[in-house]
Amino acid sequence: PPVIRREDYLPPAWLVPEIALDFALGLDATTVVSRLSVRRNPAGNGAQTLRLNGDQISPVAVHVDGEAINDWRMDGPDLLIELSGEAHEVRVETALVPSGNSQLMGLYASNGMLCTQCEAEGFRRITFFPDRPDVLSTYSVRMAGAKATFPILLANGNCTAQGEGENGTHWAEWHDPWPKPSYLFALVAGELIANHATFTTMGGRTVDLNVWVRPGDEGRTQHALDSLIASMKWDEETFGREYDLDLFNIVAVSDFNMGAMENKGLNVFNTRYVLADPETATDADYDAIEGVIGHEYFHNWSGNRITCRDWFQLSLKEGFTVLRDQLFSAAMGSEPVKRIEDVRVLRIAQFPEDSGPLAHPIRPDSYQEISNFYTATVYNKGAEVIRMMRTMAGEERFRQGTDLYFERHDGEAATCEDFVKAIEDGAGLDLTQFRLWYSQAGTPQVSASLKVENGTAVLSLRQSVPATPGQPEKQPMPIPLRVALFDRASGTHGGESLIVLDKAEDSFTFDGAGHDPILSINRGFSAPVSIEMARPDADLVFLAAHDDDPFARYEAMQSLVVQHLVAAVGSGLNEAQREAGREAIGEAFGAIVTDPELDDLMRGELLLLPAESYLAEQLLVSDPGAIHAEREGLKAWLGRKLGGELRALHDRVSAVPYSREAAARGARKVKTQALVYIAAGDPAEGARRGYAQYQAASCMTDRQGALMVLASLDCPERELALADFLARYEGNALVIDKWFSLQAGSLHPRVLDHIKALASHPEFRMSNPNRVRSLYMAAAMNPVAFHDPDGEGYRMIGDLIRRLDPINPQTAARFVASLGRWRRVEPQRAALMRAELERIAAQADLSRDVREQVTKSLG
Ligand code: B3K
Ligand code: ZN
Repeated sequence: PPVIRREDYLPPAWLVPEIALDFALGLDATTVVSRLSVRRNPAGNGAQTLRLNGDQISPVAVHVDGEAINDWRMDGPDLLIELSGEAHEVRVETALVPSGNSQLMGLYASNGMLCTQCEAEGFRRITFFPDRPDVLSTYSVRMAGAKATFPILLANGNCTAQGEGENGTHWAEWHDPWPKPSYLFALVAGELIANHATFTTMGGRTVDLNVWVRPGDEGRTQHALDSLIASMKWDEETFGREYDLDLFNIVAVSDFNMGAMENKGLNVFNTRYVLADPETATDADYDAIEGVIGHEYFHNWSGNRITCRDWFQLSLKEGFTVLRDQLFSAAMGSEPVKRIEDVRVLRIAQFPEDSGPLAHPIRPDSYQEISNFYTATVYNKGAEVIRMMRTMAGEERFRQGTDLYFERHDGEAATCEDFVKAIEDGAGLDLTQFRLWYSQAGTPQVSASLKVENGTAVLSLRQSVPATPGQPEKQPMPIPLRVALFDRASGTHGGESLIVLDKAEDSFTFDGAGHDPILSINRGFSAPVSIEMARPDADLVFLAAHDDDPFARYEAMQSLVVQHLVAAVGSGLNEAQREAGREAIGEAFGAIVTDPELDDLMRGELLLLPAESYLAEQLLVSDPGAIHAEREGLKAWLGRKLGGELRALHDRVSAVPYSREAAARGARKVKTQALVYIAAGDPAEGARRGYAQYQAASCMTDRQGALMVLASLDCPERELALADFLARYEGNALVIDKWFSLQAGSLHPRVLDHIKALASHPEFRMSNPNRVRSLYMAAAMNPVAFHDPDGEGYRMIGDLIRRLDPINPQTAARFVASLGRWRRVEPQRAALMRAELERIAAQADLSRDVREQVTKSLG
C-alpha cells in the first residue's frame, strides 16, 4: 500500500464551494445524487483533471453542466473527469447497500436505522468527492424514505423544509450554512425519540438541544443532556466560545467504531457515551459520558470552525480538544483526581505506544491508513503538549493565545504550526525549540539528582529522548518541571518553582533549602516525561503523606510501589528485602486507608497499584508472569496486613446511601477497592463480602464492583452472581457488554476457558464493535489471559484479528498493538507473539489497516 507523506502536501486543484445531496433512503438500497459546484483553485496546480475519491462505490451516471458524459474514467477507486473551464457543475449518482456495510464507515444500517460515519475517509464510500479536510463546502441535503421505517430524518445544520411523498414516504431538506470538510457530513434516519431542552447562548440566542435515542431508551438520556448544557456554558466562560447554529442534535447508535463523532450540529454517539441511569451505569460511565459529550461539543470550535489542513495535523483538533475536555471534567468534578486519572491513562495507553514499534510523533510524518493514527499519542500526548504551553504561559496568557488562534484561523483548514504560532504570538512565548514536541516521538527520560551544601540545593537534570522507528537521533526538548523542596521537620516547602530543562544536561540552584530537603518534582505532571531517580523509601513515604500537590502525593505512592516491584521482578529480592519493601508500602498504605482528612475520591486514587503494563514499561525486557505474580503477591500481603482497617473502611462506606454527590461517589469508589484487597488477602471473606455487596447494591457501581471481585474468585457465589446479572439485565446491550468484559478481564485461573465459552455465547456478536471490545479488548489487556505461557492468549487475539479484519478492519487493527510489544517481552513469549503476527501477515487480502500495523510490528 502507498505511503502518504506530510511533506508531499499540495493544495487541491479544484475547490467545491457548494454541494447538494439527494438521498432516496432504504436499509438495503439507497441511491445518492450528488451535485457539486466545482471551481478551479487559484492556489492549485492548474490540473484539468478533477479527481473525486471513491471507496467501494461505482458511478451510476455522471453529468457535467447538465449533460451526461461517458469520458470519465476510474483510477483505482477514484473517479477522474476532465474539465476545461474555471467552474462547472458535476452530478454523480451512486447506489449503496447500507445493510451490507459491516465496516461502519460511510452510510450504514444499525439497529433498524441509517446513520453515517465519515471521519476520516468515509464520505468517499457515499459519493465521489475530493475527500480531504482542506476542501470546505456548504451542504444542502434532501432525503426521502418510508415514513414507517424512518420517521425522523436528520442532517447537519437546520431543517429548511419537509413534506409528505407518495406511497407512505416523506422527505426533509437540511441546510448547513457553515462551510465544512466532507468528514463532518452526517445523516441519520430512523425511529428515534428525543429528550429536548433549550440553551440560551451568551449572545442571547436560543438553541434547541436534542438527545435522540431508540424508543425505550429515553429514560437514560438526562445525564447526557445535562452534560451538553454544562459543556456549552463552560466553553463560553472558559474559552469565550459561543455555539453558532439554532439546533444541536446528538444521536445514539449501538454499532459504532469509536466513542462519538463531532459532525457539525449532528453529533453521532456510541450508545455507551449517552445512556445512563444509576441502575445500569457506573460512576465511571457517568464521568465518561460527561467527558465525551464535552469533547464532541468542544470540537465545534476546535475542529469544525477551524479544521485540519490534512490528516497529519490531526492533533491540531484532537490534542487541543482532549485538553479542553480534561479541563472541563476537572471543573465539573475534582481537579486533582481528574489529573491523576488522565496521567494514568497516558501511562497505560501512550507510554507503551511511544516505546514500541508503532511510535510516532503527535504530528506524524507518514501513514498508510489514517485510521491507524487515532492514537493515544495524537490525542493524549497531544493534549499534554498543549498543556505544557499553558503551564509555561499561565492560564491568562494561554487564553490570549487561544483567542488569537480562534480569531486568526476561523473558517480555515489550519496546521499545527498555525496553532503554535498563534499561542506564541498571543501568549508571548518563544516556542522555537518547543516545536520539537510536534516532530519527535518517544517519552523523554529525565534523570535527577539533588545535592545540598550550606543550605543551597543543586538539582542536576539530564534528559534523553529514546530512539524510535525512523528517528534514531533526538535533540533535547524544553521540559517544564514544577518543583518544590520539602523540609523534613515541618513537612512544608518554601514555595514551588517552574524550571525548564532545555538542554541535554543542566543544573538548577535553590537557596534556603535547609540541610536535607526532599525533592518533589514534576508536580501536577507538568511534563509528559518519566523521571528517573533512586530514592530512599522513607522520602517517598514522606511525600505520600505530606506533599501538598495531590498529584505528587499519588506519584510518591506509585514510585514507592514501582521501585519495589521492579526490584523484585528484576534483580530479585531476598525475603528480608522483600519484607522490608512491603513494610514501607504497608505503612504508607495504612495511613491512606485510615487518614480522616482525605476525601474518598482521592483515597481511591492513592490506593491503586500501578498497572502491570506500566510496570513492564520500566523494564527493557519483562516477564509478564513474574510481574503479575509479584504484584498480586503484594496485593494479598496488603490485604492481610491491613485486613482490619480495610474491613472497617468497607463497613463505613457501605453505610453511605446512594447519591451522585462527590462524597457518595468517593464512598463507592473505595468500597470496591477495599473489597479487592480484602479478597486478595482472604478469598473466603472476599467472596462473602462481595456477594453481600452484590445483593445489597442499589446501583451499578456497587454491583459491577462486587461482580468484578467475584469473577476472579473460585467460589459458588461467582456463578450465582454472574447468572443473576445476565438475567437481570437481559436486553440491555451496554450492561451485557459489562458482563462479557468482567469475565474476560478476570484473574480467575480458568479465564481462558471462560473467554472461549463466551465467544460462542448466543449474545456474542462479531458485527458489534462494543461487544467485540467487551470480550476481546478485555482479554488482550488481561495479563493472565493474554500472556498465558503456552501462547493461547496470543493465538486467541491473532485469530480474532484474522476473523474480524474482513468484517471491520478498523476495529481489527486496534488489536495488533498488543502483539506488537513482543520485543519487550521475555524470549519464550516473544517468539510466540511474533509467530502470531507472522500468521496474520501471511493471510492474503489483509486490509490496509491491519497490514500497516502488522508490518510495522514485525519490522
Ligand atoms: N473525531 C472522531 C474520531 C474519528 C475516528 C475515525 N477513525 C471522534 C473524536 O475524536 O472526537
Ligand atoms: Zn476528538
